[in-house]
Amino acid sequence: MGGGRARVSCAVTDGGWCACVRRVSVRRTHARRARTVVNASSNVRRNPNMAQLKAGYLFPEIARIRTAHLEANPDAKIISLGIGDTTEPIPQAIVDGMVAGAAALGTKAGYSAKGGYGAEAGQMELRAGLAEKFYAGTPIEKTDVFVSDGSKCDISRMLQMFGTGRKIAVQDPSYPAYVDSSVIMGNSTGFDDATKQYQNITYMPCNADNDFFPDLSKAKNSELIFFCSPNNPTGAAATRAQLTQLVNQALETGSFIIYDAAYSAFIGNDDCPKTIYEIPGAEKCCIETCSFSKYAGFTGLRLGWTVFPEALKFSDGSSVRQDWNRMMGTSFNGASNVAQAAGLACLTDAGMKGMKDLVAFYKENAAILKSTWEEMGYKVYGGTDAPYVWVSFEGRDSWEVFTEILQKTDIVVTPGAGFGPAGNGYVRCSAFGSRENINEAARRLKEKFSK
Ligand code: PL4
Repeated sequence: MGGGRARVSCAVTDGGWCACVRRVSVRRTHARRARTVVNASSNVRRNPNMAQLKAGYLFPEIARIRTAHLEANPDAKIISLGIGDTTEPIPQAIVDGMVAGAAALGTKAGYSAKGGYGAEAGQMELRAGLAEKFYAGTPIEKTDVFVSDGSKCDISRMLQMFGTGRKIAVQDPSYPAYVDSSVIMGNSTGFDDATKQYQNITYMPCNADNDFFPDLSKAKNSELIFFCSPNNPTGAAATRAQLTQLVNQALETGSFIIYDAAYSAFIGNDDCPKTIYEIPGAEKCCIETCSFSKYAGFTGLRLGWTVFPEALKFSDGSSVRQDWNRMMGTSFNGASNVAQAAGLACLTDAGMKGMKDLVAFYKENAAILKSTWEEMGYKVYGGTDAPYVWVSFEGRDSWEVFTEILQKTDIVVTPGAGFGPAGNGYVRCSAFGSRENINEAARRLKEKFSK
């Protein structure tokens, strides 16, 4: 692996992605210019917010580097521990429900019941099922749950709803869609090359020193606080006491928390709530987004939901839920009816068991990866209540480590700096993979990276 073969160089540089990313981009830009010489200009001004984005969105860049490595090393048996994408089939009971739902669309009765444009907020049966299965014992009701095509899309639409000029806070590191979508919506005035942070966005560092729970006082003046638990990328799940602190501060300061629970099914620790609405008062200050992507292997099928509690109000007393309803009515045409049939099947007893087994399988993968790195002599975090293992390469640049791992083992990980400046010095390993690939990855890593 690596030695003696063609290499995709990724020497690390300043604020943006690694040099190889930029070299290829420059080549592409030249090619594009050459092709479009006739229409050299238009009257359309570029959105200045788009121009602020420092680099390409992280995950397509990782996918591109993987492809480039394979082109340069055609015999490489690449293993991806990079993008958190599910690999195992959708559980059979869920597939059966989806197939029956699709088949019904081929009948007159089935089509008149669920064909055509559906409700923008989702089928009420599914909204009710989600409220019952995931929010029982909390103040959340079926009309608070809005079904969608996934959390990432809801995050972007949410920022659109809140509008430009918001004070945003994020955990650092965090899922890059929070910051990138905030920048696109005009919530930053530009990138600061010295700090490697977008201006006007508050970064709350989460590292081993604070047990990956941030100093919340940094966000006291923020309007919208993104908080993800279990966290992507660190794998840290927040405890009840920590979430109580988060909610209490938001109630006190009048901020909203956008709580990303995309991985809550991976929580095993009873002291870590699976939904923010277990915390008293959360319904007055929290929006929670969740998804079937990682629970049931729906990353390609696309089905998620976001909760806007009735009690959530803007400073003028108007309803946030009502605005979200308006937003979805305007910008979304409802989740696919086939995906919603699959979602309903997820909520049956057999579907719930299928999801539980699937999550358990990925958690075993995470345990294998975590113990592998530990046995190799590294400090490792996460991986017990989350599908991500966060490996410390203290003092080293994470893009450099990413490149070295790829070149020596043909394994793709994700460089920690891609999730924010506080992620530098770490790499993230995703536990989404076949058992064969995870075991093989463990073998290769041990061979080349043991201390
Ligand atoms: C690559 C904290 C993965 N192209 O599938 P969704 O839209 O319901 O959920 C996306 C999502 C939402 N919230 C968190 C996530 O981590 C994710 C998925 N993140 C990753 O490797 O970090 C997939 C990334 C995908 C993307 O950009 O979302």
